[in-house]
This record gives sequence, structure tokens and C-alpha cells, in this order.
Amino acid sequence: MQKDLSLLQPNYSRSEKLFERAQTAIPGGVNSPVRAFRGVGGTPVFIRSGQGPYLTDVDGHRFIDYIGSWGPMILGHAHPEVIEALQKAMERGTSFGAPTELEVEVAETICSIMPSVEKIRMVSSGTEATMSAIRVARGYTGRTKVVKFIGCYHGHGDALLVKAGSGVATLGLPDSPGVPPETAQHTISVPFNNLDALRQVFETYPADVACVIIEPVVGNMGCVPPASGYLEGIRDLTSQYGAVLIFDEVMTGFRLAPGGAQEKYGIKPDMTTLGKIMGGGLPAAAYGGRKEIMDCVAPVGPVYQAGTLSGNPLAMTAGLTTLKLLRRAGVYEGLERQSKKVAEGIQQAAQKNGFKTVLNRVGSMFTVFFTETPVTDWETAKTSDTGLFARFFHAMLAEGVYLPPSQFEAAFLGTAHSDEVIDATIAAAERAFKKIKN
Ligand code: HOZ
Repeated sequence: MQKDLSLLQPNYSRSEKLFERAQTAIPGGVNSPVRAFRGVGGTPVFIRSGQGPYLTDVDGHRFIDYIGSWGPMILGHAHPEVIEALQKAMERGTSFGAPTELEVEVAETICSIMPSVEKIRMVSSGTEATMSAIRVARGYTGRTKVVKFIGCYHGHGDALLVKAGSGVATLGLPDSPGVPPETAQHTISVPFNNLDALRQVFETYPADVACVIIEPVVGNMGCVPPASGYLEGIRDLTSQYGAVLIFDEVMTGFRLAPGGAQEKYGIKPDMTTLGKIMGGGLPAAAYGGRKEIMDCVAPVGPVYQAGTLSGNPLAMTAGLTTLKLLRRAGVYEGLERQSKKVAEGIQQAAQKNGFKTVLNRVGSMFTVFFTETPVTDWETAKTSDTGLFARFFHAMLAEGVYLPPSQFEAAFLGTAHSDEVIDATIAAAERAFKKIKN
């Protein structure tokens, strides 16, 4: 993969030096594996700053950003209203480890936007949210088994790190060492978009499944939408067998609609996990759901979960400001319009240059897969030519466009991606495809 990259890369010498330094002190030089560029080769660019839809790296290159910090930056980087709110909040203190009015406001706001969430508990990361949600589901049902879908990623909690997407898929890792087999044995993985496979699990274990956890629109094997009627089928099966249905909306929450995928597809899960956008670029996440289930959580109920920085005032401020700004008229229509334009523009540029690609997009999440096979699950996602994706990725980077450095991650747009930015991206894609064709 490396051999062609030198032709495509401009000078990243400062990033290279930093990466070398970083690898001495940090495993792989990064604090989250996908950032290491292992899926595409080359050196990760080290970021100095972000403004609106742009990132600037330490070598002075400016990129149009389609990662958005992996989802949170839906308003663009350093949004003036978020920054102002944060500056004011900071002066009042940064962490109290005691309840604040802000947490109540965030909880009430989310419950009003997502009617399935009657009560909600703040945590600090998506991983914490999903780990806690399955503990609560197990406590509530008194059952053990967890069903997840192959290629879906729900953070790195032991029970969920089984046949996972995202970095695990990108690096081609088998299930992670360090997860005790006794833990993993309670997790059942079935193919996404295959209702019969899930039905079979319930027929085999009618009284053992505590919960089914799903990314309703997958972002972690690239963007993969649910087939028509699939989510409804899952809702029916989980209700029939008394299992808790958890929608992992860490990526999709407040992105695909104000109320996330559950609003878009009209499904009411029993529990929901949230993160990314709700922290407005600071570490915040949450899990919530039906009152009866959430009342199992300590101190009301016996299921224990706690966190020093949970509901942190800075994270709550950034999140609340972001959620308020997203409720302005026309935001989601704008995201839909711009996302359609850029995703279809890239797809057309590929086809014009003779590349066979499949475009998957739901709202402001999209992936161009380098395959001819429609991508509906992990098996079909894997048919992509990841070497070709890597060449495209680096050609785009050289053109000033920063895409997720893995075929198996979704690209994200935000409200700062104006027409001018989109047109520049499409023009860059045309040049990039021409370049890699030769
Ligand atoms: N798990 C994230 C992608 N699905 C990556 C997080 C990061 O590297 O920041």
C-alpha cells in the first residue's frame, strides 16, 4: 500500500516528527486506533486547529473536514456560540462532582426531543453508555445474553467487543485478547439486515436474551442503512420475547433527525445510548429509556453505575448549546441537501473516471464503498477494495479533503459545509479520481 503514497503526499514533516515522538509514549502514537491511518497507510496528520468545516494541521495544510471528530462537530469547529457559552461556564468552575441545574436542563431537553427516553443518566463516553445500558438491561430482565450485529461497534466494553466494526474491522483483528471467554460467551452476533438470523436466536434462547443492541443506521462498517421493515421486525421480536431493545444512537442521535434514527424510522426502542453531538465536542454521553427500566439504576434501584465527571458542567454547556442551535428552522433540511450533493458528486466523479463504487447515505452520514456489490451488511462491506480506497483517501488528502481514514467508517457533514465547500470537495474528488486512475 505504502509504495504509491509518496507520489500523492505533500510535505507532512511536522506531523511525521510528532508521530515518531508520539509512538514512544503512546501505543501506536494515537489515543484511538483508527486515527493511526493503519487502514490507509502513511502518517496521520496532527491537527493544530479547527474552524467551521476546516481543519489546519501542524504543517499548515488546510483540509475540508468530513470526520467532524467522528460525529460530534455537527455545527463545525469552534462555533462562536458554543465557545462563548463555554467561556462563561468555565469561569463558574469546571467540575463539582455534585448535581447542577445544567444536568437537569440537558436531561429534560433530551427527554423532550426523544419521547422513548423517559429518564436518562449522563456518562462521559459512548463506551460507558453502552456498557451501562446492557448492565441495566441484564439487571431489569434477570437474563444474561446480549445480541449484537456483526460489524456494528458499540465501544470497547468487554461484552460488546465481539465481531465488532470500526477500528476492530479496519485493523482486521479477531475478537480482542483480554476479553474473558466467559464474558464473550454471553454475546451472540448475527448478521445485520437479516431478520431470520435474529428470529433463530430467539427460537433457540426464548427466555435468555436480556437485550438486543443495534446501530439503527450503521456507521461503523461504513454507512449501512437498515432494509425496509427491518427495524420494525426487530422491535416486534424483542417485544414478543421480552428482551430490551437498545438503539445505539451515539452516532445517529441528533444527526439523522432531532430525535435520531428512532424519529426518522418511527420506532420506539426501550433504551437508547447517546454521545458525540450531545457533548458538543466535549466528552459527554448518556443512556436512557423507559422509566420502569431506568429506575433499576442506583440509587433508585440496585444496578450500580457511577462517574466522577458524569454531567460535567463544561460538557453539559457545549451539549446544551449545540442541541439548542440544532433546533433552528431548516437545519436538517440543509444537512440533507448538502449531504446529498456532496455524496452524489463524489459518486459521479468516481463513475466518470471508470471506478465502480456503491454509495450509501442516510442524511448527513455517508460512505462511498469501492465495490460493485450493494453493501447491506459486514459480508458485503468486506467486498470493498480497501487498497483502492486508501489511494483515493490519500489523493483527497493531498487535494485538501480529510475523509475518515478507513473504508469502514462513515463520513459526517455539518451545518458549516456550505455550497462553496461542497463544490470544492467535488472538484477535489474529480482530480483525485483522475490522479489515481493513472
Ligand atoms: N470509534 C470511532 C470511530 N467509529 C473513532 C474514535 C476516534 O478515533 O476518535
